[in-house]
Amino acid sequence: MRTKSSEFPDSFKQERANQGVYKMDDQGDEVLMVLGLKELRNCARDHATFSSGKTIPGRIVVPSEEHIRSVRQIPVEVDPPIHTEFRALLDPWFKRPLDKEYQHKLTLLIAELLDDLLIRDEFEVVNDLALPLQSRALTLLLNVPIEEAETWISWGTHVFRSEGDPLDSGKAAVLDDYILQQIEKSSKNPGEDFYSVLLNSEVNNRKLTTEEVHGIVNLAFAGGRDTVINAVTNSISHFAEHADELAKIRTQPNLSRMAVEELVRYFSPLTHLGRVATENTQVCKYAVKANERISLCWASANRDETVFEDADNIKIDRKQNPHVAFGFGHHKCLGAMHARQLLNTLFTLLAEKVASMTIVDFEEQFETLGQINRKIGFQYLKVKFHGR
Ligand code: EMZ
Repeated sequence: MRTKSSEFPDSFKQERANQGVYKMDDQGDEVLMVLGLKELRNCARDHATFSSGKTIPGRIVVPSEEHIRSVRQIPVEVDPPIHTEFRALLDPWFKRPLDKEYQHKLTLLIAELLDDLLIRDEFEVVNDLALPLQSRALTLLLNVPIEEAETWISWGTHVFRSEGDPLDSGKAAVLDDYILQQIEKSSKNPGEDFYSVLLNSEVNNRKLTTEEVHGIVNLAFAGGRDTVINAVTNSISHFAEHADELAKIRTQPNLSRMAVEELVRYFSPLTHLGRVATENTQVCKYAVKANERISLCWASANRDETVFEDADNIKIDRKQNPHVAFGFGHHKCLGAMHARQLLNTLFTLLAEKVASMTIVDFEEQFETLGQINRKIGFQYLKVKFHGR
């Protein structure tokens, strides 16, 4: 019998309880995944020992993107003190989702998408809702015309992955060419867009280099792509099987924000992110040699039963929720405010417009981590909305 579409099992339960770590192979290079929340936080804080910057670009991502991407993603692939400078520069821009005008535009954009889907007999969530929603919302974050989203939609759900190829160099090149073109356009004809703002910014009393601008923009496209798409699709699967929770959000609107936190904890759209050891050290009594990688496994830490009561169940009104779905410490997700606002608006509008949903068909999507297969989302999810 088929499991419920909205069930996302904890793939790390046994390893977390037994060893606290899991060793996986990534393209011939070992990664020691850190599974418990407490240990993960300790490693995340210790950037001197577990660095994000002291290795080649792409390597702290698992699977490593070192063969398909040469630009360093900023700020996620640099350490303090330069990391602190970049965050100070970028944080105000990424706080714009708190502005009323931004929120208003986001609401209109999501309402329009939902209204179109409400009159359809059935639709496929990944391609008909999550992908256009992620792309159109990103035009607000980058402050570019909404028409740009059509190009991004044509790239599919992941900027580096394609069907059957988790590391697609052709796709990575399409993204790089696109970004370099946009940077050139904005340097010739500056405006209010993200590229222009970056080209006119300074760190350490000097202008950013083109490569730095490229690295910042590359991350803006890659970091919030499949993660947001999966968060949206997975949330739809959840509300389709728990219409009572949508009804609760309808009567208690404040619940929507709590539901966002709980659903991202449960789904953990980004499984993990790596660090490279700068010296011989150990994690949970396991030796890690200099230049070897560890990964901070947000997905496992978010199910840590020593921290989260009834961790494998979604409680949309969970009170204590110190999840790490957006990372932890100084590298905490820069796009988190945008993602939270997007999901909160989506949940609020769903509650307003949709009475219930029927799941017509679905196929789950998995990520392979050594011997472990982790469910991360859907190949496709066909549903029907029943309007209010
Ligand atoms: C990287 C990562 C997350 C990587 C915060 O960054 O997300 C992955 O999906 C991308 O492939 O490049 O950005």
